[in-house]
Amino acid sequence: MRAALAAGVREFVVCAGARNAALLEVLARAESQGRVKVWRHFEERSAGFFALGRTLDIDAPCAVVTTSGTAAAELLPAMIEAHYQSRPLVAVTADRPARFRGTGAPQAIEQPGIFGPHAVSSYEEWTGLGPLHLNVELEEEFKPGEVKFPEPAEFVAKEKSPLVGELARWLREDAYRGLVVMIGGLEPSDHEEVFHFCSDLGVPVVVEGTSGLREALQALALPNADRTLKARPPGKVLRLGDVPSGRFWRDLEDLPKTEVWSVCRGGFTGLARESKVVRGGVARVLRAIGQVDEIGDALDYLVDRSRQKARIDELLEAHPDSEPAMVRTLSLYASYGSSVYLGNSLPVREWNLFAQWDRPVSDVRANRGANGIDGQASTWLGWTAGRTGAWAMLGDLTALYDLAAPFVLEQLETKGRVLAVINNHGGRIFERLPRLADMSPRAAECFTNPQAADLSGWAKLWGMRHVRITTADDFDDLEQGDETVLLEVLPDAGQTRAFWAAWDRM
Ligand SMILES: Cc1ncc(C[n+]2csc(CCOP(=O)(O)OP(=O)(O)O)c2C)c(N)n1
Repeated sequence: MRAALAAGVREFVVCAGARNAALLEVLARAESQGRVKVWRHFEERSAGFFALGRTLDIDAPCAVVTTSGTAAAELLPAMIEAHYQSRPLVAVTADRPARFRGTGAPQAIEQPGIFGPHAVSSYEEWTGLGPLHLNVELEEEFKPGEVKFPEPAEFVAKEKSPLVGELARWLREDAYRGLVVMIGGLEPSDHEEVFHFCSDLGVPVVVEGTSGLREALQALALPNADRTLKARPPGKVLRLGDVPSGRFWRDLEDLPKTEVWSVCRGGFTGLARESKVVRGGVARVLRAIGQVDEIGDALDYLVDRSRQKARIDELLEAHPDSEPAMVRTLSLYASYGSSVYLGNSLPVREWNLFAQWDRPVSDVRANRGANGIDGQASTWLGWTAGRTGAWAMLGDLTALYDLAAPFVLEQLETKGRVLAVINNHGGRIFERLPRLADMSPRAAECFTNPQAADLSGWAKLWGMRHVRITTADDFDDLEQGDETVLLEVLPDAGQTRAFWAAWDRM
């Protein structure tokens, strides 16, 4: 526990069991001395993601404390996500003493190294730019003595100074080849720097909702980037922040003539092909690059921008109850909240393409490290634990994956909280894949997992107010109060099909 406090951990999510009882007692005492904040959960997978969400909010480590056995194993998905997002998630797993390993004794499994390459297991090696695993062997009868808790240390991630000379030169060279900046998820502290950098360059941008700059940079934004760029790929792509979710990023694998540089905290290139990367906080790297000159839109991508935007608006108006139009309407309401969480993956793409453009929504998050549909509701709840007006937009299977997430609601701020589930009855993202057309009906069924669960039952289980939306007009009845609203949005399947058919012809 001292290692955790020395690492700057001030928040702990505890999931109880006999093995970690002593740790819980220590933490309860530390909390009573005002040293730490303790959250409680019973489902370790959700708790791991909740703790990940806390790291997003506080920009500092959060620990999740489990008992031994499979309880520790349940943290693997959150630890993986934290690894690819470079978040300081700390797993404190209580263990039985080493002599029990391999014996089959109750709740004794191989815990050391259980998170593989996704976590470091010693505090001394830890940079704070990824997860830490502290495995604590405890004798059954271990009782903590009287403890006086030190103030947790100030958390400082050990970032190296970025080397930006080559990138700065590359930015200045060969402007005629066309530079496009693709902006994925950013930290709030990156916003200003990225905004000015892109505005100064004046190049076309592909700007995701999670960047927090989608509306602010709209004058440079390509409204249908995947198609525009695939038709005529640029010579140079600079990625800022998280790996972009759009199709064109994947298309880059097969476009070796397009040079790619990434600037991101984790240093993951996000591509299997050759590309270059500068690891570091995005704002920090851009500051190191210094003033840039205008490059502009060498390949005239932006010429058609207004027409494309108008065409998208026409399609949305012509299919008002389709899923994309419902996302547009929902985004208008959500823009009056404090933040939006998106999960995962169709809601992320639909938000990027179809959300409103008039009101800036600068606090938008998603788990894009490993693109899982697991732990999404929990990550959102962790990120927004103390906030009013927190919105989330999840797919239905994504929501059903994390049914235990709302267990923590009674420990959280719920005023104006809205969990919107786009219930299209299964994994409809797969219907956008050409591959599905060649599949047998049975394989297609297994692929999309159609479901007809009654979400009102889920709302009731955890004391959420269930509101069903079947047409765009129903949003008018959405009243927000002190309790969490489970907003079940049921798009019209026929209109959605018609929308995408028209989209593909666009
Ligand atoms: C843990 C995990 N399992 C499986 C997948 C593969 N997957 C990606 S999207 C998806 C379907 C999501 O369905 P839903 O949440 O209903 O959203 P929709 O596609 O309908 O918008 C699945 C199963 C994944 N990303 N993560």
